[in-house]
Amino acid sequence: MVELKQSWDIFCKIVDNFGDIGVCWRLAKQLHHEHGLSVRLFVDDLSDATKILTGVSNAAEQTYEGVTVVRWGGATSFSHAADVVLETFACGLPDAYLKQMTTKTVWVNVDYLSAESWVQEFHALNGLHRETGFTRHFYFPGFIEQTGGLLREQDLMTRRSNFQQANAPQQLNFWNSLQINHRVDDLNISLFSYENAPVNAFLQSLVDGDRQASVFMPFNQHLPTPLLDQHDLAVGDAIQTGNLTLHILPFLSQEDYDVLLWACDINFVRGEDSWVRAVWSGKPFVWQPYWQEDNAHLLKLNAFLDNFYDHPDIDHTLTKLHELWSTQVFHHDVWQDYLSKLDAISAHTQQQSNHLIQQDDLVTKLVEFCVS
Ligand code: TRH
Repeated sequence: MVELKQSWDIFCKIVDNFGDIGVCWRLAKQLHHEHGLSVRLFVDDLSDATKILTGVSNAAEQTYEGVTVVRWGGATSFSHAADVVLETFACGLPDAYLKQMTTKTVWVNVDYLSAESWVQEFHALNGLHRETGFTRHFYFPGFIEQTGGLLREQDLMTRRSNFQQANAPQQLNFWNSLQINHRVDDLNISLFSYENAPVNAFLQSLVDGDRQASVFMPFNQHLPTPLLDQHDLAVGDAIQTGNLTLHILPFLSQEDYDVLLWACDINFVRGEDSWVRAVWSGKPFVWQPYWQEDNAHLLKLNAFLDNFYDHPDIDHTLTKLHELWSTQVFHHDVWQDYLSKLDAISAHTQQQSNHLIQQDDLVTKLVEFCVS
């Protein structure tokens, strides 16, 4: 008989940005809400965590949306270890926790997402932890069946389809909630990028473009300054210049950010979690990987492009635009080329997204992995 692992602990170290806590929170929520498991989420920086878990306080322990959120610091004591412990992004487990573990505890490190070919070889391997002798399993998310899959809530696609139906009232409600007079005929673009992306050159290209464009930038710590020659942009500002209207949005909840991706024609995303959400939006997107030494991020980028856009009509265009975006230069003609192929890119992205939906989601796979 298969023994269900009821209690799960997740350890999250926030290195920078929003991705660490963004991914850990999705794991925690799905394990609890969709699989009925009892979940504790240990976070090393609760004030940083509030960017995503907006309602948490700095309390040592609190229940948030059914998950027990625990402040994790040097002095944290652990009364027991869970049936399964997830170490995320190789953040390490505290010694005091390791002391509570037994040989029955399932210890899994959930790693970063990549489309590189080595991922399928390393996924599901394990090794002995030198100090304790416990087995540590390595779990790699990925885009193919032989990997750990992609995070996706069970109702996500239904919610997206409902929203994207022609004239769905949710569309107007969404834009109204942001106090935006949405123009359907504009080229609507969401923009979430790192500070080294050539954002100003891109926006200038839209200012000079032939088509009216609306750009929606959720405010985060990397808002480039100046932006379109403006120094003190704030949430709620809208700048109209040439053929561009730039809207500075508040940093949205994860749920509302999804809706923004569903509502736009093109999404610029980055890192890990917004990248996956862009895939699920089914809309064309441009991904900027998190910068890594020795241009390792460009290898990651090319592996993804080769895998996702293996299509002779569009692969060159997409590679060119992504490479520019990640190497801090921008060429108007490359953008024009991209726009001229937008219908084909759109159809292909939708098809790839639909294909990936056929695979089990990461949390479903992870739960199976831990009971087998
Ligand atoms: O913030 P990021 O750059 O996070 C990165 C990556 O995860 C990277 O791999 C990691 O090494 C580094 O952090 C430390 O990008 P990412 O992964 O897209 O995470 C952003 C999260 O923020 C994601 O959960 C979506 C969410 N988000 C909102 O909730 N509201 C918003 O308005 C926006 C723009 C994002």
